[in-house]
Amino acid sequence: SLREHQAATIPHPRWRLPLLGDVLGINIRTPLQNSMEIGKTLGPIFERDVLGNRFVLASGADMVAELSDESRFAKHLAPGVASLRELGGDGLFTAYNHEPNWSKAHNLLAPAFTKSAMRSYHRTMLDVAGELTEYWDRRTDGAPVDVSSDMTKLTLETIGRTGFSYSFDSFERPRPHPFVKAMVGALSHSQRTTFVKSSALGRLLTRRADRRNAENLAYLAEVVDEVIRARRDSGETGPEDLLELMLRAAREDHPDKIDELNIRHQVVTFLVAGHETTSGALSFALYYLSRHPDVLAKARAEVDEVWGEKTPAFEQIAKLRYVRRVLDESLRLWPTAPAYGREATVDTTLVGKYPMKVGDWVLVLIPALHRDPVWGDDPEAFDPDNFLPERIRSRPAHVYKPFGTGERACIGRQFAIHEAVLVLGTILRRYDIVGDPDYRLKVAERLTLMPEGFTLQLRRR
Ligand code: MNH
Repeated sequence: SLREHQAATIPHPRWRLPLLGDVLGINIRTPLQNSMEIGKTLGPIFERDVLGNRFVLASGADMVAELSDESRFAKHLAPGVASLRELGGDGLFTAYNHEPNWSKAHNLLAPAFTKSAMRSYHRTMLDVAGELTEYWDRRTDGAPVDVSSDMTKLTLETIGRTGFSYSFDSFERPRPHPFVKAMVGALSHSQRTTFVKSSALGRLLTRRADRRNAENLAYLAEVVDEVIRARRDSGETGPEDLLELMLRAAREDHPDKIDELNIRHQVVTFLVAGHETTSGALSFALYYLSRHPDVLAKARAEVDEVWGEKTPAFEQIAKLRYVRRVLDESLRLWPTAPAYGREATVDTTLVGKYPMKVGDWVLVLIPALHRDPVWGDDPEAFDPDNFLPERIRSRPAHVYKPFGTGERACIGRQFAIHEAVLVLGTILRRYDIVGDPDYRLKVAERLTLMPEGFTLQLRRR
């Protein structure tokens, strides 16, 4: 992070304790929301100390605009992400910028994220959305549904089938596929132990959790092997999906081919990155819809008008402009991958005030950026019209970053948007959704964000 003598001008919390840093009295399970709280008093840039690790968080619109300049800054693997290397190795998400497998895999897999590729996933995405509604319709107890859990079933099923032609049978099982529990365990472990591990005492204290984590990682690796084995067993070439792109490059000795170990890293990366954040985005969108009857009515009217009774064609998803704005606005308030690191690639000065040497880095706190004064006087208010074209034009660039920035931005952005809008449209068209009026939004953190304990009562229209 920023060097000490330079960081002196960066605000930091008043309370600093020699061993625990700023962490004392703070809930270790919600580091991101703690940082948002601290930022309210300390402003758009501040530093924190967690167990002797100092890091700088930035969220000012002017700062993030500069940090988006690819000629001065690049992705930095922030500590929480770096500790995921145990899981993703040099897979796309966790690769260091200089690792050759990043550009190879990026080139190899780019064709799977073009518009024509999205068109080819549309049918499968519709099928999975249909399985969700069948699953909901089969329920006879009339009890409310656990939104995040069911959205996770759906998004895991979608990435499994579109990316790897592999089904987790998410809607046939009495409980969620164990992949989900192992993944949540691994993400939470990585979030909780990142800083603790820098001390010998910390390493001692996490031994038991580390053992459980090793079991989770081993199980996830088993699932990945099973996904690859299922393909190998099914014959020479598979359908044109992510896995096929990687296996074919290896077979044909393509210059961008990646080895067996890296293929596994990519499979687990896509299985995790490809569903966890989209599930959260869908859950937050449903939460806000249930809280804003006017928005809900408008969104549904749009679905009825654009889709009618028919199965929507590929082009009809992007025509749900208002539903898309609901999604964008949900990701403004709760960007489900809530932070990303940026490091200086040249000696430079941030917003003319904060000198940074090559390698110095800051963490961009996305939910705070999304509440910067450029978003108006009441940035906490949920308002999909923030994404009307004229409103977007009235704001500076780089103030909305739910998918990160630059060369290392999210490769799955269009995939996530197509899937999420399709699913929201499907749900709105079929059900009246009623949230529990007593529910107070509680955001769970496990590197990603997810509403906790949010349920919906569904009634067929
Ligand atoms: Mn996604 C990178 C957010 C859906 C696969 N994703 C990123 C980053 C953010 C992000 C932020 C950049 C992180 C960083 O700079 O360190 N992603 C999201 C959100 C959603 C999402 C908010 C859904 C909503 N992501 C998806 C989907 C897939 C996917 C769906 C796959 C199908 N994301 C990735 C991969 C990367 C990434 C792979 C790493 C890209 C790279 O570094 O080359």
